[in-house]
Amino acid sequence: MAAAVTVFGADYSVYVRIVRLALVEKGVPYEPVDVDVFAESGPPAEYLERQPFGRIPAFEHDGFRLFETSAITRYIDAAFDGPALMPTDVKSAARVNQIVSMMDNYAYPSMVWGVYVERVEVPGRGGVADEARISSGLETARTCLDTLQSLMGDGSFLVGPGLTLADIYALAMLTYFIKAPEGADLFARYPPLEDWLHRMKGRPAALECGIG
Ligand SMILES: N[C@@H](CCC(=O)N[C@@H](CS)C(=O)NCC(=O)O)C(=O)O
Repeated sequence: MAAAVTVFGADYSVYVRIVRLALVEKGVPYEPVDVDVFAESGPPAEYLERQPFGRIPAFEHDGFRLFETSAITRYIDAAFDGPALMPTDVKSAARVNQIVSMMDNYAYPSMVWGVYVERVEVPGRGGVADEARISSGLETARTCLDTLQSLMGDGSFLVGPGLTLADIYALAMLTYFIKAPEGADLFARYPPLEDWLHRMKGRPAALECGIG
């Protein structure tokens, strides 16, 4: 029987990985459909009917179409059985929302685009890294890491006693950040976060989603 859930996007995408991690952690089977938004010709025209901004992922469940990773992951958590990815207590839920928003608005542009893409992808394609962008990305990254570490305290997860969307978002972004030498050097100054990342990367969902 075909899976009722379809995820449109590419394996390498941070946001596609977040959606897939959420599905695997919940135990929901899904069908991945490859969409390359970075193709020279741009996103396929029919894909824009699913995601009018041409970003990945897009999602469909039994004919219900959705885009924006924050909406998709909260839908997955609410619509399917399996371990909850949001805490029930309101303050912890607010903390998860704060971290998710911080990762979207500050960590993704600085850690993934400012540091990883600039240091690893740009030279890999024969370009010259923009050092000013990397420096400024590292500065914002430091604030993100300080915040994550102080919020996590002595716990095993970023918020509360169990896995939440905060862990999933941070996992998908930090694994790219540390591929850049400056990212790895900075991250090494946060041993509790290093231990957390090691545990997260060892989860079956991370292995299934090719994150490591
Ligand atoms: N706000 C979107 C962001 C998704 C996003 O930026 N995806 C990246 C790949 S990780 C993308 O599609 N980039 C294509 C582009 O920048 O043109 C969401 O939460 O789903």
